[in-house]
Amino acid sequence: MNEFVTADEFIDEEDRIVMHIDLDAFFASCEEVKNPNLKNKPVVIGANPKKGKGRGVVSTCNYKAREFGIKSAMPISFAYKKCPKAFFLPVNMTFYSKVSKEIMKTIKSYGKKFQQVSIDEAFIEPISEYDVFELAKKIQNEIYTKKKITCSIGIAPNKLVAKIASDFRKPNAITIVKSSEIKMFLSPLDIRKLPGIGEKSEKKLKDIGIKTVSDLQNFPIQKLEKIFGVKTARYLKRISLGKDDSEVEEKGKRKSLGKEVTFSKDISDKQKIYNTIEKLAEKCYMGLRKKKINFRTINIKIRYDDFSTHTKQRTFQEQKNLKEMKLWSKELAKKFLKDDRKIRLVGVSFSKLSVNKV
Ligand code: TTP
Ligand code: MG
Repeated sequence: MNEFVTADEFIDEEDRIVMHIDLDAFFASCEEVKNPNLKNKPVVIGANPKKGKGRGVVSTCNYKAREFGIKSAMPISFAYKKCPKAFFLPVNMTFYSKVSKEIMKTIKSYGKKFQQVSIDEAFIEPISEYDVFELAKKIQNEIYTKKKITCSIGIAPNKLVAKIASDFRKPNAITIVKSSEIKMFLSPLDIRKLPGIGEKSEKKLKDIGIKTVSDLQNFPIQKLEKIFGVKTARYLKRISLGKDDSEVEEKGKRKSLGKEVTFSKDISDKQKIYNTIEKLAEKCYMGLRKKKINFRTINIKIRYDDFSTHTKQRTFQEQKNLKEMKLWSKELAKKFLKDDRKIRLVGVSFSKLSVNKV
C-alpha cells in the first residue's frame, strides 16, 4: 500500500509537519534485544499463562505471535490456547523504561518541538534541515543502530492524522499523508481508528450505520447532533475530516503560561486596569485548564509609563479555581495602583506547573 508514500511532492509551504513515531511491539522488542534467540519466534508479554489457567491479560506480543491471532489486552488464557508454544514472559517495566528513555532522547534531538505521549510513542515537529521522508528514515536507522528496535512513523499536517498514519502500516514503515489527501486517506478506515472512539461510541455509531470514517464524513450533522449532542457531534465531524490544531508540546515541561497587554495609551483608570488584569488571569487559567495543567503560582507584572517594571507573586498550597484567581490577580496588583501613576503594560502569568492527573 504505497499510494500515500509520496515523499517528493509532500507538503505545501504553509502546512505544519508533524511526525508520530511509534515503536513496534515495544515490550516484546525489548525482550528480543535482551535475548536475540527469541527473534522470529512467537513472544507474548504479560501475565503468567499457568498452562492456560492464568487469569491476567496480554500486554503485547511480537508480530510472529500476532500471526496466531494474539493481541494486546486479550486474556492470557486465550493467548495460550492460540499458541501454547509461544514464549510467555512477564512485564519488566524497569528495563523497558530505560530503553524508552534512550530512544526518546534520539527522537527529541530531531524535533523543534517534542511531545512524548506514552512509553513507546512521541510526536515531533521536525527540524527543517532534512526532507521529511529522509529524516524519518534517518530516525528509524538511528534507533535501530543504537537499540535494535524498529518503529513506524506517520507524517501529516497535524497530530491526529500523523498518529493514525503511523499505525497505518506496521512494522518498520513510513506513511506520509499530505493535507490534500487527508479525507481520502481516512475514508476507508474503521471508525475505531479515530481517537476518542472507544467500544461504546463505536457501538452507538454502528447502530446508526456508521462503520467507516467515510460514513461519518457523509452523515448529516443535524442528525448527528440529535443523537450525540452538539458538542460531540461537531467533534466527531471534525475528526472524521482529520481536523486538529492541537500543538506538539511536552505536558508539564512548560515552565509558565503568561499573557500581557500594552495599552494603546498609558492609563491610570483603575477600573480598566483591574478589568484587564482579571481578563488576562482568566485567559491564562482557561489556557492551562484546556491542557489539563495545574499551577501553583500566579505572577503579576506592571510597567509604569517610565518603563520601570515591577512584579509580585504568590504561591499556593493547592489548586485554586477561576473565581479565586481573578480575585488574587487584582489583590496582587493593588500594591502598584495606590497612586495615580500611569501604567503602560500589565501582565499575568501562572507558573509551578504540573500535569493534572485527575
Ligand atoms: P502499543 O504501541 O499500542 O503496542 P506495541 O508497541 O506493542 O505494538 P505496535 O507495533 O502495534 O505499536 O503499546 C506500547 C506498549 O504498551 C506495548 O508494547 C505494551 C504496552 N501495552 C500494554 O501493556 N497493554 C495494552 O493493552 C497495550 C495496547 C499496550
Ligand atoms: Mg508501539
